Amino acid sequence: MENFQDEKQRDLSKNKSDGTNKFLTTDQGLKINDDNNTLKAGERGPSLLEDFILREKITHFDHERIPERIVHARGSGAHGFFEVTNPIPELTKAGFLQTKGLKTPVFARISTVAGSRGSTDLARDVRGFSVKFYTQEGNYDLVGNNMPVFFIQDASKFPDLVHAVKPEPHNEMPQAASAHDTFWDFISLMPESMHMIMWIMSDRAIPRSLRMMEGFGVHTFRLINEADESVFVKFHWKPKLGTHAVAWDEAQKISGKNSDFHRQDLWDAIETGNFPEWELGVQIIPTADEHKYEFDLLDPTKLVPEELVPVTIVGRMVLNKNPDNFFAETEQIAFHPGHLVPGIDFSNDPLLQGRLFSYTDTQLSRLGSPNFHEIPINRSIAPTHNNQRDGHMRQEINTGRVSYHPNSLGGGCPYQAKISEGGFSSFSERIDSHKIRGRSESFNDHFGQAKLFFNSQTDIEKSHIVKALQFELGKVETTAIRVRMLGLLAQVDNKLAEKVAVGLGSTVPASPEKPMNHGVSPENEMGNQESTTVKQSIATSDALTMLKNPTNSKRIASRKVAILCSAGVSEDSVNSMKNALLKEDAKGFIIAPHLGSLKTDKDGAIPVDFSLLTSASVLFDSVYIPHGQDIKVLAENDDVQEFLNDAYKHCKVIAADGEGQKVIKAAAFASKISKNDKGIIMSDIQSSDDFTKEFITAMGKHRFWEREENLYK
Ligand code: HDD
Repeated sequence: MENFQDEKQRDLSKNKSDGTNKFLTTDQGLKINDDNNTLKAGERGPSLLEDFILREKITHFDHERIPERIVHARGSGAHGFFEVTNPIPELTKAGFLQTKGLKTPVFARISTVAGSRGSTDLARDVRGFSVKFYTQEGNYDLVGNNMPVFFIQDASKFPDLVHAVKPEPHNEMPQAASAHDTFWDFISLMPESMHMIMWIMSDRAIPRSLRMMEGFGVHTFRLINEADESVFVKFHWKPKLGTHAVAWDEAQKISGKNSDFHRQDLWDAIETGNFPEWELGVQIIPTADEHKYEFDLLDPTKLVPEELVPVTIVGRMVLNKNPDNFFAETEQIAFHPGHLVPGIDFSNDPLLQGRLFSYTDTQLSRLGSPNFHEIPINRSIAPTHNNQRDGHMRQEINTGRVSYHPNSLGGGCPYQAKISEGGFSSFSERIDSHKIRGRSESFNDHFGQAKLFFNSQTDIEKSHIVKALQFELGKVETTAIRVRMLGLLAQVDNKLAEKVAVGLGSTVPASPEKPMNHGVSPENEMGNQESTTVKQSIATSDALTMLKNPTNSKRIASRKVAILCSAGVSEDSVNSMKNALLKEDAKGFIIAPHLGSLKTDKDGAIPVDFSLLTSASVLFDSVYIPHGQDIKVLAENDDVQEFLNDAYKHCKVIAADGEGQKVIKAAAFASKISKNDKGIIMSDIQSSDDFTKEFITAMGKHRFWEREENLYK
């Protein structure tokens, strides 16, 4: 079968440049003889304006920055491919979904939303999940998030939402955080955001890794087949490694220890051959079922529960190559939900409709020209011919006299494609209605799915939502905003509101202030509708919890284990653990009071990966303390104690064998360890298979959240 997997790489290679074994030159190709000194009037004299080499170098440097994205400024990207595993030609004529085994090159960019380009990866935030498919029929962009719903229902509120969450305009604080007054002021007046608030206050907002997140197209789209029949579709990305999160306290500490934590994790995974992988799934809703559900398919604050419409897997995406140049690829890539291929179309979701304007528009200010499609990472691998011309930085040299259609001088070329020749045609949906600036009543249920989400969570997850809300609203200075939020939360779940109120030292208002629906002023009659709560046809959905999610993986591939060692460490213990981990594609790292190497019990030496100074427990998934002769050094070391305390607090697996157990026993939490805590593993027998097996099984559980205090009851 013809395979296009490498076609984008071949296309990009035309623009790659490597200076190895080459002369240094100016941009004009002139060889440079001295790159260290400006041209001066005498050795100690002033520099000369005529120094064109200096001028070129400094001028280019002065203009190196472009505006960062207004949202999703911080992101990490990678190349890969999409492979069809289960073709769906009966549903769509999209070429890249037709044939089993067909591979299409992709570039994926995963981002946070609120922070600047240099902000921390571990902000509590939605993660953008954008994939550009370089198909034979042109670029198709699926520009989604790691949460299946959105804050608002109408694109006209997007600038307001973003202004509210970004650092406050008077003092530019706080960076990459929603825990401040303007965000919660806006939210407390926008009941439609309550479903999304449940998601963003859940642990989905603090992923362990970008490779361990689900992705969603969010909106309802359409698929169209050869016979011009259409179905509605929701897109899902399911991660092979399952969906996992860190603890909130941990996230904040990671932000200090390594604010590139997610970027590094993605980069390292690809460099070491642990290629991130997701399955692409679709939920198909026949057109006849458009009005079958208690929610409106066009409302982006609603999801379609997997229990009502199962997800069918159609393919898989593997990310297998890091970019060669961050700016050229990850920064200059321009996504757009309106980059479509035949066989896929929009729905009338008013948020999606607004997006269709915004993305090209923003590239014009960010990338500076309508020719941004010519930038190598954005260039389609399908040939492009049209009558668009000129503009800043035009690369293509269009030949001939003709730049209009219809024409006779150019023989009518480039000519339009018939639908049978692959020409795109929009789905011919019949629309017969009045022009209205307003919203459908079917969008008024703002609490039904917020309740469904909350009720679907395990007690552990519920308690994390309570703590997240206590944290976020605790940072809000205006009491009235907190109280208004408690009023809204009470409409999701009374107990939830009461628990949050305890942390705020507040009470849930008896008759909560009812914000106007959509935050509109009462004089607008169309928008002045009350929020409602519609009973959902299912009470709970396991697909919505991370801990009970049926697709959650127990695999520990690419997980990192801190092996805390001191001199005299047992070689057998270290090696048996390291080897057992390697078999699972996980890795152990030696951490010791100093860098260099450690003398072992067999008079050998093991290299140290990190010193206690350059590492921290929050950068690892679990901790192991092997048997060793000089273990006292670790038991009495404050950094080791802090390391272990954090690992315990963040509910990680902690294990020790032989003398290593003494270090756990010396820890401040030692007296608190419950007999039922399967995440603390101690063994008198050194380097036994049973011990390493137990350790790996425990790591597969990811975390032992039951260890936490004040669990939701
Ligand atoms: Fe957006 C970027 C996802 C609503 C306007 N958006 C952007 C990116 C993602 C999303 C993943 C980063 C793309 C990249 O990596 O370059 N946006 C979403 C989702 C939404 C959504 C899932 C709702 C379901 N967005 C949305 C609305 C508007 C925008 C309603 C405006 C009306 N989004 C933009 C933008 C950005 C953007 C301003 C900034 C950078 C860019 O487009 O290229 O145009």
